[in-house]
Amino acid sequence: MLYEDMVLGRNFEDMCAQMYYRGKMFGFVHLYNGQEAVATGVIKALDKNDYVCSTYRDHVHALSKGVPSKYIMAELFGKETGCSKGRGGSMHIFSAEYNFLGGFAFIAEGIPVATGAAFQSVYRKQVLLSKENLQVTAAFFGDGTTNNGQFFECLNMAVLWKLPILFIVENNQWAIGMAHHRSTSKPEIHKKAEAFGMPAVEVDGMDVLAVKQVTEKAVDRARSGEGPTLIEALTYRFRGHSLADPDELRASEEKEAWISRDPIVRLSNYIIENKIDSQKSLDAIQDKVKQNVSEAIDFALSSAEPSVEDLKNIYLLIRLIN
Ligand SMILES: Cc1ncc(C[n+]2csc(CCOP(=O)(O)OP(=O)(O)O)c2C)c(N)n1
Ligand SMILES: [Mg+2]
Repeated sequence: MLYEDMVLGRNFEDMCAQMYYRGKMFGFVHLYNGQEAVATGVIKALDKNDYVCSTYRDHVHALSKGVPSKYIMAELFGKETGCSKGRGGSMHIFSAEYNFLGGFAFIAEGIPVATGAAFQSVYRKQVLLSKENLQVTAAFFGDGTTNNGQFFECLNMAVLWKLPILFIVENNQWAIGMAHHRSTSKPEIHKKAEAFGMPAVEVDGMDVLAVKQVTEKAVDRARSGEGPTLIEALTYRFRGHSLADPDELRASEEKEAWISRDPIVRLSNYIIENKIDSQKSLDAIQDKVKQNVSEAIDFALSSAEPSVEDLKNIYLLIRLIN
């Protein structure tokens, strides 16, 4: 299941790159290649009723949360059948049905939203006396984002109110073309949690099993009302910041060193070496995923554009707001 989820993330993103360069997708598109072990390891440790909040690099988080690939692909094509009705695009994947809170273009914008989701879960239980388990919220964001004020404000509130939230920092070492160690006072982000009295852990973000293990512990803590945990996953993006980025700032030696630690290859080696499953089964998973992504493309291509009437309403709304 973990292998399939990571392969789906990788294949989906590779297909997005193809479609973008063929002119089927517009606007900024940020791909997740290389970071799959983080989405899979964290989200597959959550329950269906738990929440996930993402950034503009959001397709794979949504896939791992269970949003069907065809609704995400249709969204990227701007079609009416997309999960945000084609109005959001790549940076605004949203699904109420799957408790997927978005997709945010501004960095750190999702962190307070995730904190709010965690707060409502506590409120339901303590004030509305719900018998349901506390829902856990996982908030994903990047290393660059941790230099933003909303990060610190939300850590403070989450500890103060013992909110059931996981702050997942995907430290891919870069914020567009700014190296992490050049832009932050203390590069070990997990140590910043200490100032708020929050438990924090650093984990190898190229190892899905390690990510899942630390997440399970954090989920138990959150679900039992003990409060938040910060997880810093050390990872790397294999492509440029967005598909519009020629990716000329990062040294090729650095890229190659990280690509040699590909989380999907690592898991498949682990599965084979430990005789958990055969190469044939892994190949069958690859075929199944290719079929899934190809059906998502057919669905997106054959779906209708949003109606002009609806687009007029959006235009009027924008005029009223302005
Ligand atoms: C509030 C705000 N300021 C600046 C930007 C421009 N911006 C887009 S991505 C980015 C870098 C974010 O890097 P990081 O948090 O490490 O995430 P990554 O892209 O590496 O996943 C910046 C500064 C923005 N989107 N929002
Ligand atoms: Mg980054």
